[in-house]
Amino acid sequence: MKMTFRWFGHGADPIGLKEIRQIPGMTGVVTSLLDIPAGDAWPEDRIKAMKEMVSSHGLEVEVIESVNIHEDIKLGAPGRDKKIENYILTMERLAKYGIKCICYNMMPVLDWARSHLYYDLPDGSNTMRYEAAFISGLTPEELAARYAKESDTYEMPGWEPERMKKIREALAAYEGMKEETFYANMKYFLDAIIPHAEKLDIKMAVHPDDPPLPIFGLPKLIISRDNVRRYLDLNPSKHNGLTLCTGSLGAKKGADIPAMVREFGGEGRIHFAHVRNLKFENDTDFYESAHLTSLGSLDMYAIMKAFHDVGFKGWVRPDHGRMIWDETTKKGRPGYGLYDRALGATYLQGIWEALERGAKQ
Ligand SMILES: [Mn+2]
Repeated sequence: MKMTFRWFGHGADPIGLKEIRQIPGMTGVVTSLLDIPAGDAWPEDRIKAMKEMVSSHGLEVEVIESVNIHEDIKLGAPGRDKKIENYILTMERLAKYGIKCICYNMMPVLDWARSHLYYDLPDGSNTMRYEAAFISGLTPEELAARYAKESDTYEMPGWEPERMKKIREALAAYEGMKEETFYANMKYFLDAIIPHAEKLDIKMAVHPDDPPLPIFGLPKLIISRDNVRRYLDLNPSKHNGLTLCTGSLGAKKGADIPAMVREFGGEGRIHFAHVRNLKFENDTDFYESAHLTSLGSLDMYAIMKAFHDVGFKGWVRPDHGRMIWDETTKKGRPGYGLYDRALGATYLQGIWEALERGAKQ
């Protein structure tokens, strides 16, 4: 595996590349150009500048998270062909600058959702939390307003104010949409882009829905082993793969993450992994705990062992962390502070070292 760290980009992330480079074992960052609207082609000069900046700090950038999918593509709306064309242009330009993997998601309208961005834990740290009843008591506008207030300096990806103004319209577009239609739209997109991904050798890695629970009546599709299977089967190319996010798939109680790693990883379909833990409070509610197995509900050793057993060679990043040691919004976006993620990265590498050494004995 290759250990990486999510970085939101110059001017968009208070954590610097200099700090990221000092995390033990860190090989590179996973980044994006957040200001470019979904559906537009990424300008080559922007990609070049981003790549040069990261390289000048001794770090690689091989994974982009995310190149977002325009709603027209998910909805199968008339404008989709132009957006797909732009997506392919972006892929070509990214390949030119050494990008090998693109993470994206197919979640309708919303990128992700939490009820609380700063939930206080007994040790004085705070973390993101999902409380189903709390969210179902809010309108989408109220939740968006809550994020805007709590996240203070930053626009939350997927929750940008401009986008939220149109949220009713966006939600209404999905009303009555059948699951089959959604899958057909995804297949249309995959069949168009995957031949280019093969030619450019860019591994496409879909991120599951986060959380895998219903919100505002929107369809939830990539939430379990069976849905992932169905999505990967839409186009059997190995370049149509998965970002295995333990915290997203694992937020459905009873999900067997190690089994998914063995199944999809064994087929060479996992290209990128988000590895984090979470702690269930009941069947649906959870908070994002520190990475250690002992502090959450997921067995991190079993997950890493499954990756090791299938010979995983892709990129891994620690995922959300708590805000600790007086980190505030000035020092990191919610879930994306420096310290707890750095601790997570070293913890995961410790497990990996033990697995490597154990296998040789
Ligand atoms: Mn994730």
